[in-house]
Amino acid sequence: MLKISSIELTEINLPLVHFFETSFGRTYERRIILVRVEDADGAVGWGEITCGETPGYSDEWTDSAWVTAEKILAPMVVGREVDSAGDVWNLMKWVRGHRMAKAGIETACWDLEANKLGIPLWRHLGGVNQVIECGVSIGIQDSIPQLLDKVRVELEAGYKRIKIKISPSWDYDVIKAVRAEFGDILLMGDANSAYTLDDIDKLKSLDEFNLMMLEQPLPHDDIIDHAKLQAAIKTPVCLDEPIKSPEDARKAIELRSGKIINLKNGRVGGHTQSKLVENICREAGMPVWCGGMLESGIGRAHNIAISTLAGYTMPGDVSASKRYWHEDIISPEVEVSADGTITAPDGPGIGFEVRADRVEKAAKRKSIIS
Ligand code: OSB
Ligand code: MG
Repeated sequence: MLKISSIELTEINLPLVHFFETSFGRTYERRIILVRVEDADGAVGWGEITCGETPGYSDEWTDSAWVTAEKILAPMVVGREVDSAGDVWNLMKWVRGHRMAKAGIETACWDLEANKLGIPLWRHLGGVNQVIECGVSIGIQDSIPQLLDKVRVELEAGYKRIKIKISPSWDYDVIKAVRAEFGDILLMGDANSAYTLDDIDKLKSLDEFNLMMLEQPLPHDDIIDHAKLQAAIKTPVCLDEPIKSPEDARKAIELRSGKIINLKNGRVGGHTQSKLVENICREAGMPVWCGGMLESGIGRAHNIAISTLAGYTMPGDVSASKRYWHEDIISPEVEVSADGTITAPDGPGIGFEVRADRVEKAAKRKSIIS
């Protein structure tokens, strides 16, 4: 039985250690909404709304998620009794879209439930691999030498796979330079929808680099043109933006829109939905890996937990706190071993302590729904 008595939203502002640039824009500072849920017994859980500061990646962004969580979603959950955290999605089902806002609340409920049971969240979710493999996502830089420096740092830190952001003005020559410098590393590109089918020759030309995959080359809501592209190129296509539900995953598999899915907890609406997507993909033999949204330690901890499920068979974009933050809001901070892995913690719930002092320091606004 699960019954949330109050939900507290806190917006924190955290400057990134280094700006992060994708084909849709550059971010210097994150505006993150944290969700703290509590029940009548005083049990607590934490979640994070992973949307960006602008509606550039998805239609959700910090201010839209704030009002939606505060005025619509939280009131649908507070005071309602359900069997388990796995049913919290259903309480909010009437609302279309707004999956990242839903996921913030939903994942917090999973944390609370695991805390009450006294078990690690990753086990509670059905995870099997306590040690997960880590890759990094490196944004568009001001110059190729700068990018090569970044790649070198991450390879020396032990990361298993390098993803670089690409765009029509930052692709062929850049990938060529990385290959020339670092040889046969596990390398991939993520275009965040910067191309169309008109660019098919350019995308085909990337085949010579033997990329592990090409992530989201075509429009954010497309799975039809991606199928045409996949049939025309050797490089495996990985879908990110358009996979927002288990149904989307099923259709993309059926259409052969790609060969791999970047599975983001926020994008699909939380742990229960991620589990469904993972299950569909595992049964279809479609590998998934856990994507990132420049999360604070709380979202990061949830990503670690869900990455332990059996279907997450490729290194994810889940990496060390210090790559993003001068000071993360959890302790210990997320650390990556010299061989590029993270071990999911043994403690109950997310297994990291939320540093209330640091949350308060970074807080910009707060709202309590009870
Ligand atoms: O497309 O995977 C993406 C960050 C923000 C928005 C979209 C994406 C990303 C990343 C960064 O690639 C992943 C991370 O390091 O958190
Ligand atoms: Mg992506």
